[in-house]
Amino acid sequence: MSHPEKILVTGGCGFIGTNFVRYLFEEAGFDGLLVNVDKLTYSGNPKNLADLAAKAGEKHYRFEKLDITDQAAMAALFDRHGFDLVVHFAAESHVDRSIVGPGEFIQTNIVGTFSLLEAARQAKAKGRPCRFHHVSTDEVYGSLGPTGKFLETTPYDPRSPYSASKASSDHLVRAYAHTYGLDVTVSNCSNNYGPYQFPEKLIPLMICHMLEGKPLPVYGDGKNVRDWLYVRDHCDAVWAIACRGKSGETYNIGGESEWCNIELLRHLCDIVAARLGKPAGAFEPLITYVPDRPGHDRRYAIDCTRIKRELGWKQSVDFQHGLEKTVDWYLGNAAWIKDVQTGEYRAWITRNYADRT
Ligand code: NAD
Ligand code: TDX
Repeated sequence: MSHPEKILVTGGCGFIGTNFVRYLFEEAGFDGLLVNVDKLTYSGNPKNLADLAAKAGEKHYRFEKLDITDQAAMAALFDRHGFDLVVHFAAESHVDRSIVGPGEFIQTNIVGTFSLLEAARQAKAKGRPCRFHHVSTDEVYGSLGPTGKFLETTPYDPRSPYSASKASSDHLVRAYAHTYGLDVTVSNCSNNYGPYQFPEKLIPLMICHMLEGKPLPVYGDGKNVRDWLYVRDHCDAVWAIACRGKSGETYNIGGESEWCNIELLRHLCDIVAARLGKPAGAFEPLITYVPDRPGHDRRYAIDCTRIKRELGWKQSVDFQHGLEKTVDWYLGNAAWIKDVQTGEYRAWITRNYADRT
């Protein structure tokens, strides 16, 4: 699978999907047809790619507003285009939302992945096999103590409805490879950050709250640890795996940049303050400890030796630089922030998290 020419991207109007589509056209020199399927939930914004769509034209880029759980629609799409590669990002992606309401996570993450796998299986039976790259998360491996890292061989131990739904979809993807001989690859990556991330996730939420003078809610003792991966580096890794990864294999992708939440937040406060010409410490009084997330995983850390050794991938953006670029993007895109924080989103937050409004 060295040069895919017809690609299906699911969830291309979300955070990582948007960055991936941009990466393919703007950096990887992709010259074929990319079909972006997205249901446009609260976290999907078609405007993210409006300029690219206009520039690429119908020959290279098409958008289909569809639900991946619609099996007939997915099968018809595969029939129409004869994809040689599927890159599957579409998901319900926020752990807090999975705690409040797991139903959508089961539907999209499990049933939706199943419906895409069925479409790929039928296409193979009709003589149009494709590679299926499934984008998953390090959260399927569970929670670490102070030491150790997740390897590709670490047993699954998902602990939130979100991670359980992702683990389930990973198992389905592997089962389709074993049972039906589908050409699949899987990646499990750590916390992404960068432009276009919906401002419910830690980094963009905190930047937006600083700009609005709202409390900065830290869950529990703030000592939970995450590994941070700049989204552009994740896209580069996914493309390397999709094109050159070994069929049936899993690759971990990480930033090798572990931070505990409270230290990260203090650092972010300093960067935003400096960018706005405010004194260091200006945002510290907004830091507010709130009750912990139920079942909050303590620490994630990724061993990404395999993808480095076998595919020659490496991170290109260090955390300091990546965080500065991210802050600058949000400071320069106030209209985007306003656009995605719809009334529906604000109502949801008010209903479920009064301490975050
Ligand atoms: P996101 O929430 O920003 O975007 C998800 C996209 O999927 C949205 O555009 C949404 O409209 C679309 N979508 C949701 N349900 C759909 C459905 N039923 N049919 C069609 N489209 C649908 O998520 P993200 O952060 O970009 O995550 C992308 C993928 O990467 C997910 O599979 C997620 O599990 C995985 N991942 C994310 C991170 C991270 O830090 N963001 C880390 C590891 C793995
Ligand atoms: O307001 C907050 N306060 C807070 O302390 C929020 C939103 C988060 N946190 C903490 C919880 C986590 O320890 O910050 C950490 C990061 O939280 P999130 O941004 O919600 O990410 P996380 O739960 O770690 O999951 C993310 O990374 C793995 C993505 O949302 C998942 O899609 C991905 O699979």
